[in-house]
Amino acid sequence: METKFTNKEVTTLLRNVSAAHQVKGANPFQIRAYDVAADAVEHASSDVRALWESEDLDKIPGVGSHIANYLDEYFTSGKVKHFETVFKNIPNSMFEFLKIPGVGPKTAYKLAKAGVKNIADLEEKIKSKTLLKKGFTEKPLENILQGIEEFKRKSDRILLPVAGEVAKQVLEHLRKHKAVLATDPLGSLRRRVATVGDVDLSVASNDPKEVIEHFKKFPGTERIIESGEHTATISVRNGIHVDLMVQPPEHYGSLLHHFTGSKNHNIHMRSLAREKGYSISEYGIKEIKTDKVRPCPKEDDVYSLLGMQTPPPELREDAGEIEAALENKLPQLVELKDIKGDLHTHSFWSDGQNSIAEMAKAATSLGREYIALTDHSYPTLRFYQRLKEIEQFNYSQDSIRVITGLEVNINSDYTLQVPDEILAKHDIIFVSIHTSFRQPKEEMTNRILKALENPHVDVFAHPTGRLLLEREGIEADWETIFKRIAHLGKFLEIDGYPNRLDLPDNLVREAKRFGVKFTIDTDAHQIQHLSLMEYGVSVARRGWATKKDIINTLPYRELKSILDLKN
Ligand code: DGT
Ligand code: CA
Ligand code: CA
Ligand code: ZN
Repeated sequence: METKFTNKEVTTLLRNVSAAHQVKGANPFQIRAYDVAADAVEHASSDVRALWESEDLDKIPGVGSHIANYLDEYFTSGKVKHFETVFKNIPNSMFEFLKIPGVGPKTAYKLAKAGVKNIADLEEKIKSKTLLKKGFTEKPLENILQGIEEFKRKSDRILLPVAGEVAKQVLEHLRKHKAVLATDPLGSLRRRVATVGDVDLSVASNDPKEVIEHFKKFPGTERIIESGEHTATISVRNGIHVDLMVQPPEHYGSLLHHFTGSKNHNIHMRSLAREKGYSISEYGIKEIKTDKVRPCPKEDDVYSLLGMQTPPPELREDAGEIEAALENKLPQLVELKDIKGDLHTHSFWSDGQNSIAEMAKAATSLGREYIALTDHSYPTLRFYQRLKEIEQFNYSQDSIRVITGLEVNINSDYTLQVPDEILAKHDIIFVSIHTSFRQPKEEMTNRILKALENPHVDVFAHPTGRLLLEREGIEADWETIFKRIAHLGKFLEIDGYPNRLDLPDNLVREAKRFGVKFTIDTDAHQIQHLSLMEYGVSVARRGWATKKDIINTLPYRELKSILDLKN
């Protein structure tokens, strides 16, 4: 198969090299270098091949010069001699098994060596109990079967920032044409859904034909899928589809409304309009009695004609926003500019890539008033030395306050990763599930409740533990957990890292109903990640959260009293 050098392909290649090294027992640093590079490429918002073309591969933090050289060889010739040696004597099917969530290199290798040919064959051999006779045991095989189900469900949706980057490039191209009067991102991208199916864009113009022709000439176009008088669809790198809709300025508001969606919001709006004697479409609002069309140049015109407020795009899911808008009762949603600090970040004391001082300074430049460093509480962490470093940093400057924190695993036996006397020395403790994601629902719920009871614990982080497009979340009794968090006056995390967003928007809304308060944070592992806050804010907004629901909108002195910080 011809390779297109997509980020996804490069990621898979690097992960395969890591896996091959693992089964061959290479040194852990070498393995880690490939894992870090794979993560970096996977989460890069730019196209890696384009970066290589402009000799900017070193702009991806995490890709060392060694691996950059191999990638250079890969982009130049389509293969890497060194990798071929690494892959030698490893059956190809092993790499296919790695695509199954929960299956690591060792298991994949064992399956391949047992003569399993591919995923379909694997499914058959588990179900027919053939593998049981070959030294595999029941429970792990059951988990693999679940993993296969997950694998089959996986879609080809893309993460919001990836869609945003494509949109940005196409919009820049569109704006170069003089017939383009206004442009906007629409659809799920405008509603800020965590994953996006295709990218929808709009243009206001008196010359749609010209604009469509110009759109098709976007330099990243790989294929023109459809082209009409007012609309066109192209496919760009990685097979991402971009839909363009063009209308004259007098109908632009109707266009915005129609293609922002969601579909359910539009259906409800149309029936509401009919009750009021109107018919709405992307061309305007028609009074049914008189057949008179009222053009809507602005989106607000559509809503105000029907006697309602304009719901923010994030709310347009027909989940009560239309009723609220009719009663003039839409919530004032939290905004990025309300955020005063970041409470979940990592430094190279654990698995981050920058020092505490570097993280703090970068946060200052984003206008943050405080930052909590919540490194993973690896038992080998030199806790006291780290605390001292934070103390000294706080003493050395007064532009930002560094809060001492830890992110602590909740072990599968309900205990915490580190003893209470260590927790007590820190100002803020996040607890999260990082192992045994598939405990039965009741056990999982009790595991979380037990951790919340610990008086040192402040925040339940990574609530569902999902990884978007990769791993489903845990199963737990959310209502019970939310009630307990509210009762204990503790907090729930909205993690803004774009492939996590592991408190889904619907759970934000549910937790809010029980009076739960939240932190929105970035889980930054390097200074560049500190600007990912906007994705967490989007989740909060889609969950109907207002400023007062979010504790890190508070200035430091108020945060200090609700978290009972030492100084
Ligand atoms: P996606 O692309 O799967 O992430 O989700 P959307 O919401 O962006 O869906 P998409 O791209 O199919 O259409 C964009 C919006 O346009 C959608 O939210 C509502 C509107 N729309 C498009 N086609 C139809 C249609 O046939 N019926 C209705 N009711 N609305 C439509
Ligand atoms: Ca779409
Ligand atoms: Ca579309
Ligand atoms: Zn973290």
